Amino acid sequence: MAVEGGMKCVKFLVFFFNFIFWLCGLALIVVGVIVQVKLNNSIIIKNASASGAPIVIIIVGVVIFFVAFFGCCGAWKENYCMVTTFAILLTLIFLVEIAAAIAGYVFKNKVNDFFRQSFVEGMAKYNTTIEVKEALDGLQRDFKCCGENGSTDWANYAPFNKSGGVPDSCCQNETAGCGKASPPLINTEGCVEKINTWIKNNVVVIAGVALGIAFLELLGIVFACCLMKGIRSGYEVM
Ligand SMILES: *[C@@H]1O[C@H](CO)[C@@H](O)[C@H](O)[C@H]1NC(C)=O
Ligand SMILES: CC(=O)N[C@H]1CO[C@H](CO)[C@@H](O)[C@@H]1O
Repeated sequence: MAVEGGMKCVKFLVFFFNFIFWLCGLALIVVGVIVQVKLNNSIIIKNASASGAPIVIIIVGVVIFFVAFFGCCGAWKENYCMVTTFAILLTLIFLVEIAAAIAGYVFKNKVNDFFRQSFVEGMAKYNTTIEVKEALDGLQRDFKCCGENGSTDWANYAPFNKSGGVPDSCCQNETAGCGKASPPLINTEGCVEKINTWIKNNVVVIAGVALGIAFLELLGIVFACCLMKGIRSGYEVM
Protein backbone atom coordinates (compact mmCIF):
# COMPACT_ATOMS: atom_id res chain seq x y z
CA MET A 1 0.00 0.00 0.00
CA ALA A 2 2.88 2.38 0.72
CA VAL A 3 3.99 4.56 -2.19
CA GLU A 4 7.26 3.57 -3.86
CA GLY A 5 10.64 5.00 -4.91
CA GLY A 6 10.48 8.53 -6.32
CA MET A 7 7.04 8.80 -4.74
CA LYS A 8 8.66 8.27 -1.31
CA CYS A 9 10.80 11.31 -2.03
CA VAL A 10 7.79 13.43 -3.05
CA LYS A 11 5.92 12.22 0.00
CA PHE A 12 8.81 13.17 2.26
CA LEU A 13 9.19 16.63 0.65
CA VAL A 14 5.48 17.38 0.95
CA PHE A 15 5.53 16.19 4.54
CA PHE A 16 8.70 18.06 5.48
CA PHE A 17 7.82 21.45 3.93
CA ASN A 18 4.30 21.36 5.26
CA PHE A 19 5.56 20.49 8.68
CA ILE A 20 7.74 23.61 8.58
CA PHE A 21 4.83 25.72 7.27
CA TRP A 22 2.60 24.24 9.94
CA LEU A 23 5.09 25.38 12.60
CA CYS A 24 5.28 28.83 10.94
CA GLY A 25 1.48 29.06 11.01
CA LEU A 26 1.49 28.14 14.67
CA ALA A 27 4.19 30.75 15.37
CA LEU A 28 2.18 33.45 13.55
CA ILE A 29 -0.91 32.59 15.60
CA VAL A 30 1.08 32.78 18.84
CA VAL A 31 2.74 36.09 17.86
CA GLY A 32 -0.63 37.55 16.78
CA VAL A 33 -2.29 36.54 20.04
CA ILE A 34 0.58 37.91 22.14
CA VAL A 35 0.54 41.26 20.28
CA GLN A 36 -3.24 41.38 20.59
CA VAL A 37 -3.14 40.72 24.34
CA LYS A 38 -0.36 43.28 24.83
CA LEU A 39 -2.34 45.88 22.88
CA ASN A 40 -5.40 45.17 24.96
CA ASN A 41 -3.44 45.55 28.17
CA SER A 42 -1.41 48.62 27.29
CA ILE A 43 -3.90 50.92 25.61
CA ILE A 44 -7.60 51.44 25.74
CA ILE A 45 -9.10 49.98 22.60
CA LYS A 46 -11.68 52.51 21.48
CA ASN A 47 -12.08 51.22 17.99
CA ALA A 48 -12.19 47.60 16.86
CA SER A 49 -10.29 48.26 13.62
CA ALA A 50 -7.38 49.41 15.76
CA SER A 51 -6.19 45.90 16.42
CA GLY A 52 -6.27 45.15 12.70
CA ALA A 53 -2.63 44.12 12.35
CA PRO A 54 -2.59 41.30 14.95
CA ILE A 55 -5.94 40.02 13.66
CA VAL A 56 -4.53 39.84 10.13
CA ILE A 57 -1.46 38.00 11.46
CA ILE A 58 -3.70 35.51 13.31
CA ILE A 59 -5.89 34.92 10.23
CA VAL A 60 -2.87 34.35 7.97
CA GLY A 61 -1.44 32.01 10.63
CA VAL A 62 -4.69 30.02 10.88
CA VAL A 63 -4.92 29.65 7.06
CA ILE A 64 -1.29 28.45 6.81
CA PHE A 65 -1.82 26.18 9.82
CA PHE A 66 -4.85 24.45 8.26
CA VAL A 67 -3.51 24.13 4.74
CA ALA A 68 -0.16 22.81 5.98
CA PHE A 69 -1.96 20.42 8.33
CA PHE A 70 -3.72 18.77 5.38
CA GLY A 71 -0.48 18.60 3.39
CA CYS A 72 1.57 17.29 6.29
CA CYS A 73 -0.90 14.69 7.61
CA GLY A 74 -2.09 13.73 4.15
CA ALA A 75 1.46 12.96 3.03
CA TRP A 76 2.35 11.14 6.25
CA LYS A 77 -0.76 8.97 6.25
CA GLU A 78 -0.86 8.75 2.45
CA ASN A 79 -4.47 9.83 2.69
CA TYR A 80 -5.89 10.60 -0.75
CA CYS A 81 -8.69 12.81 0.59
CA MET A 82 -6.38 14.98 2.67
CA VAL A 83 -3.80 15.42 -0.08
CA THR A 84 -6.60 16.35 -2.49
CA THR A 85 -7.95 18.88 0.00
CA PHE A 86 -4.44 20.27 0.35
CA ALA A 87 -4.03 20.58 -3.42
CA ILE A 88 -7.42 22.29 -3.81
CA LEU A 89 -6.80 24.74 -0.95
CA LEU A 90 -3.34 25.60 -2.27
CA THR A 91 -4.76 26.11 -5.78
CA LEU A 92 -7.46 28.42 -4.39
CA ILE A 93 -4.88 30.47 -2.47
CA PHE A 94 -2.69 30.62 -5.56
CA LEU A 95 -5.59 31.89 -7.71
CA VAL A 96 -6.59 34.50 -5.11
CA GLU A 97 -3.00 35.76 -4.98
CA ILE A 98 -2.80 35.99 -8.77
CA ALA A 99 -6.09 37.89 -8.81
CA ALA A 100 -4.86 40.24 -6.05
CA ALA A 101 -1.58 40.84 -7.89
CA ILE A 102 -3.39 41.65 -11.14
CA ALA A 103 -5.90 43.88 -9.34
CA GLY A 104 -3.07 45.65 -7.49
CA TYR A 105 -1.25 46.26 -10.77
CA VAL A 106 -4.32 47.41 -12.70
CA PHE A 107 -5.56 49.65 -9.90
CA LYS A 108 -2.17 50.84 -8.68
CA ASN A 109 -3.18 54.49 -9.04
CA LYS A 110 -6.36 53.78 -7.10
CA VAL A 111 -4.23 52.14 -4.41
CA ASN A 112 -2.16 55.35 -4.19
CA ASP A 113 -5.34 57.45 -3.95
CA PHE A 114 -6.72 55.12 -1.32
CA PHE A 115 -3.55 55.42 0.74
CA ARG A 116 -3.59 59.23 0.47
CA GLN A 117 -7.26 59.32 1.46
CA SER A 118 -6.67 57.00 4.43
CA PHE A 119 -3.70 59.08 5.54
CA VAL A 120 -5.70 62.34 5.40
CA GLU A 121 -8.61 60.72 7.27
CA GLY A 122 -6.07 59.53 9.83
CA MET A 123 -4.76 63.07 10.32
CA ALA A 124 -8.33 64.24 10.99
CA LYS A 125 -8.72 61.53 13.65
CA TYR A 126 -5.27 62.04 15.17
CA ASN A 127 -6.60 63.85 18.21
CA THR A 128 -9.57 61.55 18.87
CA THR A 129 -8.48 57.97 18.19
CA ILE A 130 -5.40 56.71 20.00
CA GLU A 131 -4.86 53.80 17.59
CA VAL A 132 -4.89 56.11 14.57
CA LYS A 133 -2.47 58.38 16.42
CA GLU A 134 -0.08 55.50 17.05
CA ALA A 135 -0.32 54.28 13.46
CA LEU A 136 0.44 57.74 12.02
CA ASP A 137 3.21 58.33 14.56
CA GLY A 138 4.73 55.00 13.53
CA LEU A 139 4.68 55.92 9.83
CA GLN A 140 6.09 59.41 10.45
CA ARG A 141 8.84 58.00 12.65
CA ASP A 142 9.80 55.12 10.32
CA PHE A 143 9.74 57.13 7.11
CA LYS A 144 11.10 60.35 8.65
CA CYS A 145 8.23 62.31 7.17
CA CYS A 146 5.55 64.67 8.44
CA GLY A 147 1.97 65.31 7.27
CA GLU A 148 0.39 64.45 3.93
CA ASN A 149 2.44 66.70 1.61
CA GLY A 150 4.58 68.32 4.28
CA SER A 151 4.78 69.33 7.93
CA THR A 152 2.60 72.43 7.38
CA ASP A 153 -0.43 70.17 6.71
CA TRP A 154 -0.80 69.54 10.43
CA ALA A 155 -1.84 73.18 10.96
CA ASN A 156 -5.26 72.17 9.54
CA TYR A 157 -5.96 69.49 12.14
CA ALA A 158 -6.76 69.32 15.85
CA PRO A 159 -5.06 69.94 18.20
CA PHE A 160 -2.39 71.72 16.11
CA ASN A 161 -4.89 74.13 14.53
CA LYS A 162 -5.19 75.65 18.02
CA SER A 163 -1.92 74.85 19.73
CA GLY A 164 0.40 75.11 16.71
CA GLY A 165 3.35 72.77 16.28
CA VAL A 166 3.36 69.26 14.86
CA PRO A 167 3.21 65.73 16.37
CA ASP A 168 6.37 64.78 18.25
CA SER A 169 6.80 61.91 15.79
CA CYS A 170 7.77 64.55 13.18
CA CYS A 171 10.90 65.48 15.16
CA GLN A 172 14.35 64.48 13.99
CA ASN A 173 15.09 63.50 17.60
CA GLU A 174 11.82 62.63 19.24
CA THR A 175 11.31 63.85 22.82
CA ALA A 176 8.11 64.79 24.60
CA GLY A 177 6.88 68.19 23.37
CA CYS A 178 9.60 68.52 20.72
CA GLY A 179 6.96 69.14 18.06
CA LYS A 180 6.14 72.48 19.68
CA ALA A 181 9.73 73.62 20.16
CA SER A 182 11.01 76.66 18.26
CA PRO A 183 12.82 76.52 16.03
CA PRO A 184 11.41 73.04 15.45
CA LEU A 185 13.94 70.41 14.32
CA ILE A 186 11.51 68.36 12.28
CA ASN A 187 11.35 66.30 9.11
CA THR A 188 9.44 68.48 6.67
CA GLU A 189 8.89 66.03 3.79
CA GLY A 190 5.33 64.73 3.29
CA CYS A 191 4.57 61.08 4.04
CA VAL A 192 2.35 60.11 1.11
CA GLU A 193 4.91 60.90 -1.58
CA LYS A 194 7.78 59.51 0.47
CA ILE A 195 6.05 56.20 1.19
CA ASN A 196 4.88 55.85 -2.43
CA THR A 197 8.47 56.39 -3.55
CA TRP A 198 9.69 53.80 -1.06
CA ILE A 199 7.14 51.30 -2.40
CA LYS A 200 8.19 52.06 -6.00
CA ASN A 201 11.86 51.58 -5.12
CA ASN A 202 11.13 48.31 -3.35
CA VAL A 203 8.58 46.98 -5.79
CA VAL A 204 11.23 44.66 -7.28
CA VAL A 205 11.92 43.15 -3.86
CA ILE A 206 8.20 42.87 -3.08
CA ALA A 207 7.50 41.31 -6.51
CA GLY A 208 10.47 38.94 -6.02
CA VAL A 209 9.18 37.73 -2.67
CA ALA A 210 5.68 37.32 -4.12
CA LEU A 211 7.05 35.36 -7.10
CA GLY A 212 9.08 33.15 -4.73
CA ILE A 213 5.97 32.38 -2.69
CA ALA A 214 3.95 31.71 -5.88
CA PHE A 215 6.68 29.34 -7.12
CA LEU A 216 6.67 27.41 -3.81
CA GLU A 217 2.89 27.12 -4.01
CA LEU A 218 3.02 25.88 -7.59
CA LEU A 219 5.64 23.33 -6.56
CA GLY A 220 3.39 22.28 -3.69
CA ILE A 221 0.44 21.83 -6.07
CA VAL A 222 2.49 19.77 -8.55
CA PHE A 223 3.94 17.57 -5.78
CA ALA A 224 0.51 17.09 -4.24
CA CYS A 225 -0.88 15.99 -7.62
CA CYS A 226 2.03 13.52 -8.02
CA LEU A 227 1.35 12.20 -4.57
CA MET A 228 -2.36 11.83 -5.31
CA LYS A 229 -1.50 9.80 -8.41
CA GLY A 230 0.99 7.69 -6.46
CA ILE A 231 -1.45 6.98 -3.64
CA ARG A 232 -4.22 6.11 -6.08
CA SER A 233 -2.09 3.71 -8.14
CA GLY A 234 -0.77 2.25 -4.88
CA TYR A 235 -4.32 1.39 -3.91
CA GLU A 236 -5.07 -0.03 -7.33
CA VAL A 237 -2.02 -2.32 -7.14
CA MET A 238 -3.19 -3.51 -3.72
C1 LIG B 1 -1.36 67.31 -1.29
O1 LIG B 1 -1.07 67.06 -2.65
C2 LIG B 1 -2.12 66.45 -3.39
C3 LIG B 1 -1.68 66.18 -4.81
O2 LIG B 1 -0.37 66.53 -5.06
C4 LIG B 1 -3.37 67.34 -3.35
O3 LIG B 1 -4.43 66.71 -4.03
C5 LIG B 1 -3.76 67.61 -1.90
O4 LIG B 1 -4.84 68.50 -1.86
C6 LIG B 1 -2.59 68.19 -1.15
N1 LIG B 1 -2.97 68.32 0.25
C7 LIG B 1 -2.74 69.41 1.00
C8 LIG B 1 -3.22 69.36 2.40
O5 LIG B 1 -2.15 70.37 0.55
C1 LIG C 1 -7.77 61.90 22.51
C2 LIG C 1 -6.90 63.12 22.56
O1 LIG C 1 -5.71 63.04 22.34
N1 LIG C 1 -7.51 64.27 22.85
C3 LIG C 1 -6.80 65.54 22.93
C4 LIG C 1 -7.18 66.47 21.81
O2 LIG C 1 -6.54 67.72 21.96
C5 LIG C 1 -6.77 68.39 23.16
C6 LIG C 1 -6.00 69.69 23.14
O3 LIG C 1 -6.46 70.55 22.15
C7 LIG C 1 -6.37 67.55 24.35
O4 LIG C 1 -6.71 68.19 25.55
C8 LIG C 1 -7.06 66.20 24.27
O5 LIG C 1 -6.61 65.37 25.32
